[in-house]
Amino acid sequence: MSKIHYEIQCPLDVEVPEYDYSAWSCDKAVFQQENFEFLDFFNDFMLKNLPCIIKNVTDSWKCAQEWVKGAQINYDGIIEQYGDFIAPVADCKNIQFNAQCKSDMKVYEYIDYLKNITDNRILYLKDWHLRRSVPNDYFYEVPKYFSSDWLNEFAIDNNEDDFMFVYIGPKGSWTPLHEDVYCSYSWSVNVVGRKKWILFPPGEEDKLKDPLGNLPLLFEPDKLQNITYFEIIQEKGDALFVPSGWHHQVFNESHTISVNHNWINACNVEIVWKALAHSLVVVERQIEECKGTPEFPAECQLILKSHFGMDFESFVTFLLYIAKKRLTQLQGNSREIFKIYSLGMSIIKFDLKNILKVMNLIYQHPIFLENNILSSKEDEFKQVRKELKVIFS
Ligand SMILES: O=C(O)CCC(=O)C(=O)O
Ligand SMILES: [Fe+2]
Repeated sequence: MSKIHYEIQCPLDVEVPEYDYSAWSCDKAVFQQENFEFLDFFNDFMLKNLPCIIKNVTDSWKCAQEWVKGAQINYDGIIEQYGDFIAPVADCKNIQFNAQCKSDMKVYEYIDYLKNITDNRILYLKDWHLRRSVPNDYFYEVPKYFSSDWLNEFAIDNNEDDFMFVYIGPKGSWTPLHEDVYCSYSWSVNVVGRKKWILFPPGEEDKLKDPLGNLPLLFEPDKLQNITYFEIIQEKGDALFVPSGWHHQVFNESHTISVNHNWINACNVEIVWKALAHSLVVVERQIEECKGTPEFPAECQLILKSHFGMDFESFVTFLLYIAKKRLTQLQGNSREIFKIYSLGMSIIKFDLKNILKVMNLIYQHPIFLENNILSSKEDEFKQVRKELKVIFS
């Protein structure tokens, strides 16, 4: 497992384009892994923020052998390997405060339930950080398309919470309508089973909001006309790329196990920055009555962290970490990623160029100029920006 078997490269001088979602159609977005290169994915889908399906990505996965028996889940095998682990489980029928109730369960208890469902509960084991619990057990390989992943690179290097999950759910289990954390990308691969996804191009979700701006837990296709959405079936072995800001809801059409990651890289980091900046505007509006007090900016950042999952300082910390690491890689430091890939020089430069672009946007934001929000990071920010400007001048 320690051998690098693929170096990812992108076109030189490529730019993130203006997005246009109008021409996308499902039938032109399904590929076989064998004749779908990293560059095809990069140019036609990731850069353009458009979804796609790649078939047969689990052929070389260890878990595709160990967790599956015929077309079924290998219940006993999973209990044997992970029975005593604890995982979060959502109760799909128990809705409180517009969300499914969640609790922790022992994996053997959950699999016993799944093997022979005798009650009418629908329990969905989700967001299980299994990879983090067994870091040396490479039960799956990140498909090469999804290997440029700053979010998990940062988490792994800094021993922080990662965004790599396993999902196990019976037929009928579901995930409510949502947009992914930080407005990141996600990818999902079915180890066994079938999912039905409903995806909305960014902006379409506005048509589903109530007068207070809240989204429903589930979109019911028959109720509304005049809304653009796509239904996508994900079969066993299929990878689905979910672009940034595309709201989605997911149904398991049979007993299903999937692996997924949330991820950010040079292609969507500007979207993430804009989502963060927009979230700040929303927070500022929410506590408008405190505007003008000395505590206001810091208070807003605190609320931002709890609502959005990060504040300006944590975003800048993340960005500076990747920038400084890429600068050392430019000088010859290891460019290995997920053990089996290596970042080509073109990707390193593309990363740095887009980090500079976002740093320039941050630099122009009032928070940077007026307040002390980035106090501890401000000098480092200026130093790194200066270095990048020299490279790209
Ligand atoms: O598979 C699911 O139930 C949800 C997955 C999801 O929302 C995602 O991968 O972004
Ligand atoms: Fe999602």
